[in-house]
Amino acid sequence: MNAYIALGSNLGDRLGYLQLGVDALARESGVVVLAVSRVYETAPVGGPPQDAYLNAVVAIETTLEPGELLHSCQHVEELAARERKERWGPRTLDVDILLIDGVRADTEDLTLPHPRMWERGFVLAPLRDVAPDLVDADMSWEGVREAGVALTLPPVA
Ligand code: GSY
Repeated sequence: MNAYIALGSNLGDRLGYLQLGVDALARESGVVVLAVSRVYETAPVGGPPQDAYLNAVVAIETTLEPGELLHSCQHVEELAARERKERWGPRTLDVDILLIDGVRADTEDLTLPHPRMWERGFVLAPLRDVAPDLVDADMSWEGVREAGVALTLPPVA
């Protein structure tokens, strides 16, 4: 199945944390990274006043069940020394499943498609890069701009 994973960072070496996320996802068993979006610098949405984020989206192919993929994403966040101090506060790396093709889920831990993805420019701009059929080509979002830096697609193992 194909799936789309959102990455976000607004603490420390933001680009380094996004690349760590891409590389670590590629090392998870049952995950192949197919494509990475451009990187966007985005104004923070929600939470306390905090610094701008870098956001990107990764397209993957996976044999994992949704709950297993969630654990993989949480594992990748842990590798970035992610601390959950404040629910909407700054973070080294956020790794969220947006969509798994053909899958709907509504459990305590996981709702798919991600319930807020269609209202978030910081998700939709990079998602459009890797899934142009899913996001209108004419859309634009305030507070979302290309960062002018790039992520590297890891080689397939
Ligand atoms: O939901 C992901 C974490 N997050 C972000 C984010 O990644 N980017 C922007 N621009 N704002 C955010 N607010 C939260 S919470």
